[in-house]
Amino acid sequence: MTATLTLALSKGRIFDETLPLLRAAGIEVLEDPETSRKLILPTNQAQLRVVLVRASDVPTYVQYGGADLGVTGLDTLIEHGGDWAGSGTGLYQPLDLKIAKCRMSVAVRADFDYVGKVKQGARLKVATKYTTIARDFFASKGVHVDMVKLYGSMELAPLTGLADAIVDLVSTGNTLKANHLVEVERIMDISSRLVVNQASLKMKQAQIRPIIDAFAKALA
Ligand code: PRT
Ligand code: MG
Repeated sequence: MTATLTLALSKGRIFDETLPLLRAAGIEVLEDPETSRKLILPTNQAQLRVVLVRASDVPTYVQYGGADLGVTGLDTLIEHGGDWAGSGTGLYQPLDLKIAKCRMSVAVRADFDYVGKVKQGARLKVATKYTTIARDFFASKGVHVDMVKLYGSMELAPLTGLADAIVDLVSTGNTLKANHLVEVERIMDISSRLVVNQASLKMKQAQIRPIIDAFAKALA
């Protein structure tokens, strides 16, 4: 008997960029998430289904077994916290899928003297959705920050005086440019990762291994 496998994806770039990897593993998703209202999508493999969840919920689904596998950005994984990198309970991270690439950066208004402020040891007001990454980064630089947690449109914060700087994802740089912001630090490169529930990996080895191997082969 083969158990059902559940793969958690988020709509948009992660779904779109995971499709070619699934194809390489012989997996076709049988419905288009942009037109279907379904949250559970069948695939051409009777024992494998895709569930559509909010990007930031993917690690939670996989950690607690709501899904056996998932694809999630390194940013999301770090902010989710926990022992995802290691041997403890929960999430096993076998592969960097090298998709949905971008970088985590610090940006300020073009007229803000970031370097000068940092040199002076001034306190910086930082707005971000990525508070763990931002805190670790500024702590490692020895910069004192007041953190303002936001859930979207970070670019607006320096323009309205809510913050001196933002920490956000940048890919083309067009969003920053359109809002007269400049990138002053690159914190880390970001890509999406395959994550696997550790209990599932043990119990469903025979089904999960071939998927991991096919993904790895498609990436090589
Ligand atoms: O949108 P929602 O709040 O549901 O969740 P989400 O924003 O986490 O999901 P989604 O689908 O937008 O992003 C999923 C993952 O894609 C992220 O976790 C990143 O790992 C990755 N990724 C890759 C990006 C980008 N590139 C990206 N450019 N995520 C977001 N952006 C945003 C960025 O925040 C900024 O607003 O795009 C804007 C900048 O883009 P450029 O091209 O103008 O520089
Ligand atoms: Mg988004």
